[in-house]
Amino acid sequence: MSTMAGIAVLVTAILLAVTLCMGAPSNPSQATSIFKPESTPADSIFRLSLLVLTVTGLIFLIVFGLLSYSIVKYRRHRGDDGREPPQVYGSNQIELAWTVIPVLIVLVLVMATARVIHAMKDARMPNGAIEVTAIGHQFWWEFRYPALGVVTANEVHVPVSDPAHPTPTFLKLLSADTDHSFWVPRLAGKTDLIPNRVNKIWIDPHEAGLYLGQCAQCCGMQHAKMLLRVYVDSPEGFERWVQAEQKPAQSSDAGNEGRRVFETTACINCHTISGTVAEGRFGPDLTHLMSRDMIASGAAPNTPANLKTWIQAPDAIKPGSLMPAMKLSDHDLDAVTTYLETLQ
Ligand code: HEC
Ligand SMILES: [Cu+2]
Repeated sequence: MSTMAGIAVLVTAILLAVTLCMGAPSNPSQATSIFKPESTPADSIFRLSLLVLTVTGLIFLIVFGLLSYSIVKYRRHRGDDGREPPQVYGSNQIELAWTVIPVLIVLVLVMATARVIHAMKDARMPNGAIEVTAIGHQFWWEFRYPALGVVTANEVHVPVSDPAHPTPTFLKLLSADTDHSFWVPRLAGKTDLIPNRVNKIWIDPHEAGLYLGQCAQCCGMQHAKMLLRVYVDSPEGFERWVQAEQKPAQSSDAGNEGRRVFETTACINCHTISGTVAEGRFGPDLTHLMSRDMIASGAAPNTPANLKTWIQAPDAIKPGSLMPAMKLSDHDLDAVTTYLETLQ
């Protein structure tokens, strides 16, 4: 009977795991669930997973059913005389069946998978598509919109895509250092960013909102804090965002003191602020820093206090980050933070 108990525990565990994965729709962890696709590539992957899960689940049930049945039915009975029952050797029909059926099942799975891969890899880019180049860095994301003249970091904006007039976003994935991986589960499959290689994906989000993701390839110390935020805007909202991002930095007088500090320290070797002498590309573009909700690739909310902590000691927020602790005087630190606060 302990075998039966074992099987019962196993089945319960599997059912529980599946239920937890599906989750209630209101569960916030759904933000990264593959079970709530909102874009064609993610949807095709979701449907394919359901097919594979159904087929393999059925196989599991049949095999385990037969196994349990045999174990129970042919267990040792009281009064058995201990001799083996008559043995039967070989059966062409059975051998044929357990070769042909699995081959057919594998064939169906291969063809269904190939169809989904083809539809994702070979999709033609329609007119009106947005083109974005995403560059993975240790441990942040650079986003460039070559046709629109926009450069930003960590938080990528794309328009919602109405199936009647699709405006998908096509992303070119590059890496500045080591392997990274772009994964926003509700929008598309996980795709790696590999040095000296161009990978491509596309997304056509059907609903506006914020979609979360994560670098999904261990890329070093702060891989876990290399988060991704995709803001899907209404067409007008996207247009407004692009226009704001295209402008050079709009600093005010309040920022003058801090701007002087910024432009006379190493900040400018690593950061760009368009319209100023700062043209570094080792770190994120700061031109419109205040348009972002988070700093350091989702590591902390974008507040004056967090900015100060970050500039003085990035390790306090993200140990192992590649920005050095700038160790400014209190006065300079306040001034630089005030300056960054003007970068709307
Ligand atoms: C050696 C290069 C380097 C220098 C010098 C440097 N930074 Fe950075 N900075 C980085 C890198 C790399 C990141 C991204 C770190 C991460 O997210 O892992 C970063 C991130 C930031 C961020 C967060 C940006 C965002 O989009 O979230 C701010 C703000 C910032 N730096 C300000 C400054 C200021 C101000 C100075 C000068 C006082 C400075 N940095 C000097 C490399 C540098
Ligand atoms: Cu990474």
